[in-house]
Amino acid sequence: MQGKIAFEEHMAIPETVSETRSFAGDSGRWDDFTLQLLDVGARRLGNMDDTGIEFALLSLNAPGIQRILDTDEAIRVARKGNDAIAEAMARHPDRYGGLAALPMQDPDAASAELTRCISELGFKGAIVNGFTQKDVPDSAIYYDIPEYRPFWATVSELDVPFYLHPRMQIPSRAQNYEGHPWLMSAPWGFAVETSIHSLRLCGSGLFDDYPNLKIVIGHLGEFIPHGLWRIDARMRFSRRDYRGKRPLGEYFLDHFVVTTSGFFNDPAFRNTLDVMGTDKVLFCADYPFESMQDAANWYDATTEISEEERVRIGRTNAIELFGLDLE
Ligand code: GRE
Ligand code: ZN
Repeated sequence: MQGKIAFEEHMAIPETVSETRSFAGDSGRWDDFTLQLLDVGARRLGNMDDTGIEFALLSLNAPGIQRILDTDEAIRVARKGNDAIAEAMARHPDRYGGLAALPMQDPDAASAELTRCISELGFKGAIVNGFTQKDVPDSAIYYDIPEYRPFWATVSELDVPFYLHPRMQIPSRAQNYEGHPWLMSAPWGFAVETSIHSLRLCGSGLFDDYPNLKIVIGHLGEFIPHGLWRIDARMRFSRRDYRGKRPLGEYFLDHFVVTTSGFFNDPAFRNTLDVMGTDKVLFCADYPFESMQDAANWYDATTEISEEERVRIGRTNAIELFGLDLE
């Protein structure tokens, strides 16, 4: 399919590029990942041409800003990363848009940077790599806590999607992975981290306070769509400190959309479509950690969807979600 739009597509600046190394695998691919992350020119655009991806919203690599302990440094690097994305957009306005990296260490600074990116740089939303560390390595701040309500007020006011991207649990909090480091990152731990964070947002009353918030999660919903019925079913018996006014499943279906990033498999796709519906599933690749070829070869050929749905999930849903100036 020509004209696809993708938006979990990572790039890096020198300050952030090596961060991803610890969880990008040890398959000997790292040197090439580095080159791919730093390139927003011919190689990336050539890949997009070859795979029918017309437009990509670029974002900084994970864990990116969320790993930086010093708040001033986080603010500085986020600005620098976003300026680099803006530069790529200026060079190729018909191929690239941007999702903002945010210094979540300081909710007010995150609000200010998001506002700058949306109103001055023309970005279409934010991408944040899970919980943020702050001041000390053994720290993990999740955004359902009250301190982040003013930040969410800004997201709500700007009315832009917020992509919650995975990161790996930090070693001091990862006792349950002991002896199994392979389990901590993309094979399983990414989804555990991101799904818990997403469910925390649902259970915190956030969506009662800001009914227009739109959260995006990748990897076909980080296992939540498959588990959604059971969550609500069991919460009939256990709702201690659940602060939502409505059943959790309603928040998830009303406020979340999911992408195909890094998950190119028919049975899982079929289940996700059954639970979410074709309006809430969107094509993404997850470059460079997945190849655009693998993403597109699967997506263009899957018989789980009609040709009309292929255009919707591959393109139209993204135009509507982000308000893109494309037809
Ligand atoms: C991702 O961005 O989703 C990702 C990485 C590193 C390895 C695998 C992966 O950043 O899916
Ligand atoms: Zn990703």
